[in-house]
Amino acid sequence: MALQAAYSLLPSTTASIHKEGRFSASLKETTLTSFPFSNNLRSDKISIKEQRRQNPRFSTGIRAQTVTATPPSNEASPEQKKTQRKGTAVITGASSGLGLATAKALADTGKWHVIMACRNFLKAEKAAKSVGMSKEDYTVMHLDLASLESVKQFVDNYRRTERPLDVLVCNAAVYQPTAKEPSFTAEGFELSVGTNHLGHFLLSRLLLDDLKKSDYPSKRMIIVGSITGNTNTLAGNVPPKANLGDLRGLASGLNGQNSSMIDGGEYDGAKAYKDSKVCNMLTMQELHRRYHEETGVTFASLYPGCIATTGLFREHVPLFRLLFPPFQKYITKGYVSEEEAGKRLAQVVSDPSLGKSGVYWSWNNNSSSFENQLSKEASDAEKAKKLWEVSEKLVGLA
Ligand code: NDP
Ligand code: PMR
Repeated sequence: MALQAAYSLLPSTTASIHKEGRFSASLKETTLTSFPFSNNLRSDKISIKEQRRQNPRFSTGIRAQTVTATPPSNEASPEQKKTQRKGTAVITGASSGLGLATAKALADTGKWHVIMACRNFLKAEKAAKSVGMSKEDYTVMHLDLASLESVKQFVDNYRRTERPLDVLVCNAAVYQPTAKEPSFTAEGFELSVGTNHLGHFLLSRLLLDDLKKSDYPSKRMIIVGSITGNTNTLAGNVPPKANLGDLRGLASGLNGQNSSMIDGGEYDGAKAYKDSKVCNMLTMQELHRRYHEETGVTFASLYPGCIATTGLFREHVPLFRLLFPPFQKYITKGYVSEEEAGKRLAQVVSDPSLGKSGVYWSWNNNSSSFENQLSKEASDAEKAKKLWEVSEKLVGLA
């Protein structure tokens, strides 16, 4: 039934879907409200070999920088020395879905050691084994983003390992579309924004110093965004739409006393998630503005495609979980497999051609990456600054 509704719904919109789910013209929002879905697009697959043929800059993993001119002596150049060691990438929420697929894609190159920063140690260990990662390519470390104390503990523990930090991927997220009442983090923040945004905000701020110290040729911090937080797309116009308003709810603590929503409105779990993704994309840009020049770190966000089979939808109703993958595969064409999405995020981690800072990456139907445009709100520099300042207070940095 829901699938039929999807079929009948799509032609009824006056929007036209472009590559990557950006849309133009107006949407009849009322037709969307009755049907809970989300959009992204693309998925035709062409082989990696074919992509390399079409685009010689295409790569699925880091390439050691090569020196084309003959060096004057037998000594390796500083760049060559830098690429001799494995890179270390911390990935939050690497126990399933996109995080796990990215960990696997990086480990498979033999050039990365992945720190799987996860709340469930055993689950992460089992997950790594289930995808065939070998022990020397990863380390599981405990991190619960729904506790600021745990975030601090993770940073301390990481520093004790004395490993360099070359890339941080803020990937973990929770989505509670069916929750009637909000739930809260250890410090009392609404769970979706508390985990997806505030936990990562503190983690990224604390680990920035460690990234700065890395001598790796390309140091990167990546915060996973999404199309559903961008209201310049069809997917982003499926109600409830993301909207941070004037951040009054966040400023008042997001603890349910005044409100548990950033804009101060009534609790809505799906909106809270989309709001948290807007925060993720705004934070990436604010980090870029404040720190890129000074630190040389590349800050990036991305929409990897609609990975309709992941655990993200675990709290959705069974009918949604059944129909969502075929809807995305055959109707929106926004579906992407976990494996393919992992390769995309791995490119943002390590591909030299994706080293530009301040970019929100997306992929088109040929699986080629491009710099995508964020919505008005998700690229609002004033809002990003305000979000930064309010978030700093909430996590105890100001
Ligand atoms: P999954 O549910 O498969 O993965 C989410 C991961 O986050 C899990 O490993 C989960 O751990 C972890 N996590 C949740 N809460 C916490 C916490 N408190 N502390 C530490 N880790 C936590 O979903 P996806 O792989 O789909 O999501 C990954 C990212 O991709 C998210 O940022 C999501 O917003 C984004 N994304 C997903 C899309 C999709 O279509 N699926 C589309 C666009 C973006 P555990 O295994 O213990 O539950
Ligand atoms: Mg969407 C090009 C169209 C497109 C794309 C790319 C997505 C991605 N979705 C699209 C369209 C639609 N969705 C349409 C037309 C509908 C109404 C029928 C629709 C509905 C819908 C729901 C109910 N979609 C959803 C939901 C969810 O619960 C998912 C969500 O919003 O999670 C926050 C979702 C998604 N759609 C996507 C993507 C990527 C999602 C997962 C969102 C995310 O992780 O940000």
